[in-house]
Amino acid sequence: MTYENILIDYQDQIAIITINRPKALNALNSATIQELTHGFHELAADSNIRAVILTGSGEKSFVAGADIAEMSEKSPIEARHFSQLGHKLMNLIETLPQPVIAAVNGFALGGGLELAMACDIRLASTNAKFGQPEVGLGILAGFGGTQRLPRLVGSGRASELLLTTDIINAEEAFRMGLVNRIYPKEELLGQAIDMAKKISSKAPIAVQLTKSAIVKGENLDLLSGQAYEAEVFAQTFSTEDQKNGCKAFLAKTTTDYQGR
Ligand code: DAK
Repeated sequence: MTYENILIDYQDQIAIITINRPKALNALNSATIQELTHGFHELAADSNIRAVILTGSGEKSFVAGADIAEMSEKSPIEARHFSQLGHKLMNLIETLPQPVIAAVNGFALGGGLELAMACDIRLASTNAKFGQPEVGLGILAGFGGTQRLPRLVGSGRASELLLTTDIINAEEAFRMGLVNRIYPKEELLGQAIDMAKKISSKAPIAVQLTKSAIVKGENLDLLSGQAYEAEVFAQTFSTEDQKNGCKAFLAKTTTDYQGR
């Protein structure tokens, strides 16, 4: 597939996906959602890639939401298809084997915040802004916003954001746990790459199973989550990486994990 709305770059075992519609503040139209879905599918199947970064191009926006111009013309049938495309993409990111870091470099509004919330870790630039403006447009946060935001920040704070459509800055997002860290704009991508490299240096199968346990566990009661955790814990004992990692620790040395 030739990409017109996204860029995919590679650095060692990291992939960086950049949504590249800066003139529309990287708003998500159907074509962009389809390209992202294709790109993430390719990365999921690439065992050389150990972590992914998602960011937006330009100076002021990660993703300013669904493309309102395109969306406003949709028939109910097309709106359903659009919704299904969006859900498929968000679920794909959430269940991608590799961890995904959102480097939020500006506006993360509506579908843009929902996209960031489908990622495992959110880093923000000081100029980042977050909000769910949907009810002001006569729609609702339908790419998972009503579900993921309360899980991340609690239902009181989520209700305030979803119902008032207030836009908050990076500091406030940090205080409520919506973002992990804040960096000056020019440092954001470098910091995201450093974090992705740190993750890439760890045992890949253990990293992937840890992501899977966290994501699955959010939708399970504690006992079921622990049962799943025990299963994936056991799986790591079938890997060479577990043998080599533990052996290296005991020998006071290090090992290069092979993902086997
Ligand atoms: N869609 C399309 N174009 C957008 C856009 C968007 N979301 N956001 C910005 N743009 C375009 C602007 O129209 C403008 O284009 P030109 O006029 O230059 O051609 C260009 O980007 C620059 O924007 P501004 O001139 O407005 O820039 P400012 O710095 O003045 O303002 C802003 C930045 C982000 C505050 C403002 O652009 C803004 O309020 N944008 C809209 C933000 C928004 O409301 N986003 C939420 C969209 S609704 C669904 C599930 C989920 C969703 C939809 C369906 N289903 C289940 C079916 C999600 C919905 C949403 O995300």
